[in-house]
Amino acid sequence: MGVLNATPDSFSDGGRFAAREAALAHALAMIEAGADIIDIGGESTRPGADPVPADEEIARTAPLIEAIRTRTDAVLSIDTMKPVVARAAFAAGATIWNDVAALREEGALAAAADLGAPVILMHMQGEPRTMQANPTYADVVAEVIAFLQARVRAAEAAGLTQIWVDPGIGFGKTLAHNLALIDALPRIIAETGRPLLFGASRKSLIAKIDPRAGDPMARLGGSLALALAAADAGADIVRVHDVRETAQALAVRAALNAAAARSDSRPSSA
Ligand code: YH5
Repeated sequence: MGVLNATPDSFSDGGRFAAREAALAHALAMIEAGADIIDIGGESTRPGADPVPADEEIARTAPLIEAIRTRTDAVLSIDTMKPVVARAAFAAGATIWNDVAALREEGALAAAADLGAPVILMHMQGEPRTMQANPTYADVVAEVIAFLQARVRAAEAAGLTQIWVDPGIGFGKTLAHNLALIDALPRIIAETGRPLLFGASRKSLIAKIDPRAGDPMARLGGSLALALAAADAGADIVRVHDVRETAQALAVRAALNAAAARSDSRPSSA
């Protein structure tokens, strides 16, 4: 899954039209580079970010989704917490709802059911503006699993059937919390019984491990290490900014795993 930001910090000086053209070109480049899904978001959910009104979020995302849709067959997901934004995105051509609030907003479960939407349910402690102030858990792995199990049950009760879970790396978590969750990915997959999406690309946990990586653009090495670790743990989807480089790392990993499987099946390998 390639990340496509439709937020003002990624808008160029030429205004909305130029920004949309640039975003469209970036989407097409990510598809060319190997992305199977493009995830379009119009509200920054970075730590400290302020909420965006629904009409502004729709103005940023729906026309962009429409433009991408007319030029490719790639699957498009909408990264939003708001039912009205998801509805507009689906009308424009999105087919997956990626919700960092796991359908907890008023009307979200009903809207997802109405749309027949495949959904990504993510764990977040608190809300984006304040979530990194003082993340606190008694047992982060147990609490994230219990939350995801409860949201999967709520989604199923609403009639949804295509459901991914996501531990929400960086969403109300310290470095220690993030590392514990990454270590527990196989357990999260087993105990939720659902395919898992993993998103850690360019996130600040990498800078907490490598103090030289203050600039998000300096986090490619860490992002690749995390994507490979997630793939080894059984993640179904990795959400990344650097699609070309991640696809290459995953292809090399797959070739190595195929070679290992061949040598394991040869006589005398035991
Ligand atoms: C996610 O993990 N994340 S938006 C801070 C950064 C870099 C990147 C520079 N939407 C996820 O990508 N949806 C976002 O520091 C997501 N899982 C799912 N399902 C935050 C983001 C980012 C934040």
